[in-house]
Amino acid sequence: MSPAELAAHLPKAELHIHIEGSLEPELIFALAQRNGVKLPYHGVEALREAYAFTNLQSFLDIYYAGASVLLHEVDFFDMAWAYFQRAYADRVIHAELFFDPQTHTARGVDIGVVIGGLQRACEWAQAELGISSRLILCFLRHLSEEEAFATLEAALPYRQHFVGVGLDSSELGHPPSKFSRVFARCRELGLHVVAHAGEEGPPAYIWGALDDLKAERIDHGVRCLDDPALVAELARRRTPLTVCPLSNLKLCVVKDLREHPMKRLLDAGLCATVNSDDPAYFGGYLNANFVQTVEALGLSREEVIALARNSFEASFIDEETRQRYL
Ligand code: ES4
Ligand code: ZN
Repeated sequence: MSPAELAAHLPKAELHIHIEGSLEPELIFALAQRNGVKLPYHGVEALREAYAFTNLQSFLDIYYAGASVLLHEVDFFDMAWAYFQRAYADRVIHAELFFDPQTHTARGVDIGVVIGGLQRACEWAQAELGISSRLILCFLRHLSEEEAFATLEAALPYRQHFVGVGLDSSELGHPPSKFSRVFARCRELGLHVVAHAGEEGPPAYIWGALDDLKAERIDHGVRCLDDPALVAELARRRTPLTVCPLSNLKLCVVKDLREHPMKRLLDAGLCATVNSDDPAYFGGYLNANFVQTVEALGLSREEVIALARNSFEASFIDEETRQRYL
């Protein structure tokens, strides 16, 4: 078995998937029709053609437009269930799903509708596919601290349905410190804490995620390599990085997968993991990310096994299951 085949066959955890980023164009148009939502694209082909991104913001504009078709609980269920079926085909046995409540509450959708639909899909995934899953509520960092606090407050009746909080959306100009107080409150509530940092932003934002937010994992984090002291600290703490190679390629963080830093991260002793980020927009689900990265970088069987093992080490799965896959 080649390293790429091994990667596809191994059981894995996926830790960095925005569930709204799993909406395929076909489902976007089906939901638009079902819900009577008008889209500024003529059809599936025209929408796909718009997926020529130059940076993070150029993607986010289209991503938020796509999410506008989600109105009812069943829409959130259908979206997540479609993801779980694809994850199952890729040998994902545990998934931690980011969701962006503010994208929906801003359109008048109740946060209970969002969490209810996603939670029901998580239950089905366990019952029908044997996939365990957790939800992670993300705050949109381009919005204010006050809006993040209001979102946390609205989510508290559903506290038992999510294990942690994250920070996503436009990174540049929105350093982690903007959300220090919200994240402190989340930690008091016993929530796990993760944050996007060092995707487009500088190493200082990764330091901020560690020091100001006490992030347990860094989402992306690839720009840590610009700061050797930071790399040493991430290695010392074994802070996981949830890296998303096809995302980095599509958002022009790297020019070519052959230049992707994944191998350098592993060589530096970091707990790096492979993830799909927004698979409907970036050209592939988890195995596509694994296979293309393994082939572009010539990763070995040992490196593939380390990546799969890291995904469980870095997960918030129950401790007994976590130990079983280490
Ligand atoms: C995202 Cl790739 C990426 N970066 C930051 N925020 C996001 N939300 C959805 N995908
Ligand atoms: Zn992301």
